[in-house]
Amino acid sequence: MPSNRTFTMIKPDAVENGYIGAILTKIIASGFRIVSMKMTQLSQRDAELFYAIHKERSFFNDLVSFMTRGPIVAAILEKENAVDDFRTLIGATNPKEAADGTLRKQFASSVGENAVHGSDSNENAEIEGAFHFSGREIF
Ligand code: IDP
Ligand code: MG
Repeated sequence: MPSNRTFTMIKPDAVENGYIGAILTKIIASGFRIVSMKMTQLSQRDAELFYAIHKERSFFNDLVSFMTRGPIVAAILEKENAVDDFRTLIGATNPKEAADGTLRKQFASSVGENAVHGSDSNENAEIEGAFHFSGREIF
């Protein structure tokens, strides 16, 4: 994936709460173009692989059950400086620490159930995008 792209998921909590439209509106208004998008649900194996880097963390099992409990919206987004600008738009992992105007401040309820994922590097954006989308789904 080119370095002007990032990967996001609208997580199960935000889908359950009816926030898909509001979150996408804010993402688009912040200058991101939707390159790929789908509604899907992670299997246990998908979530364990996606979050493999966290497998030794105390919250890993809770994270896997949370991320598999309902549908998500997965998307690849494009904008200059996409990875860093999207991390700024979503805000801190813990919504209590997230800045005003960020997606997690507005839509998340806890450090675990924090509404939106954003890749943390160009390399991970590429890996995560390819995890969810085949070549002919990336526009
Ligand atoms: P990030 O999503 O802001 O990059 P990471 O540290 O990569 O945060 O953690 C991945 C996900 O794991 C978080 O978005 C959140 O859903 C969950 N998580 C992170 N830290 C905690 C924690 O201390 N307790 C419970 N869940 C956590
Ligand atoms: Mg992370």
